[in-house]
Amino acid sequence: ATTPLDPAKVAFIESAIEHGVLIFGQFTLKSGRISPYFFNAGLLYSGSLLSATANAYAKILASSRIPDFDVLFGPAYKGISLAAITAVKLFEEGKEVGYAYNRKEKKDHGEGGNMVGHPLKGRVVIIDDVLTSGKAIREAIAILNEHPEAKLVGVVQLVDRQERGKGDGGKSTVQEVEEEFGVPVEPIIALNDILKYMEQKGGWEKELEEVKKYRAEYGVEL
Ligand code: OMP
Repeated sequence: ATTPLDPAKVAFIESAIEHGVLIFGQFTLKSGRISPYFFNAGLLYSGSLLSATANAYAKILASSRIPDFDVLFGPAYKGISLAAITAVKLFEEGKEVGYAYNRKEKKDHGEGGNMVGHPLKGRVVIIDDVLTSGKAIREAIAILNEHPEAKLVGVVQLVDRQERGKGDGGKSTVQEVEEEFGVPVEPIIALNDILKYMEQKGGWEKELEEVKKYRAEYGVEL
């Protein structure tokens, strides 16, 4: 028997679909893969959606394998606001952490430097939106690694698309990143959750078929 999906995940997926954050169609991804679905965190653009998102990040940070940390790093652009709202939420729950982000553009006047916010030192968790091939998260980790006093202790994502990594060992991107950097990578929702939601809800037969076809090509069986 299939176990029912966690109600919090159902609410998150439902809200994402309702607001066009999770959409179905045909999309070319950064990696060049053509996907029948897309999760656009840029459309989390109202107070209520941001609040729900911050709650979800705070919950995963507290309940998952992510160890204790000092600083949240939100990579530009989308990670910036995601890390900020999460830092606020954590503070409201009694936990004070620093917040930092990078600039994408080089800045040679004013305070200089490409990092803004809390100094990148101590135990750092990266907050990001979507994980596909791992390119974006590897870039973020490379930025972090330019700061010798900073130690990466975990990564949280809104969505793990559960795709194959860059190696030919059949590993998922998450497995590769976890092994390469020795830290846990935790998603709020994964493709499996989205598929489960569609199956349990019904009425998504056509989309389900397309997503499963895509998963057969680029995904991993977990
Ligand atoms: P990778 O760098 O291949 O892991 O792709 C992750 C990035 O792709 C994310 O940071 C997003 O900017 C973008 N993306 C989405 O936002 N939503 C998706 O559903 C898929 C992608 C994507 O292009 O793979």
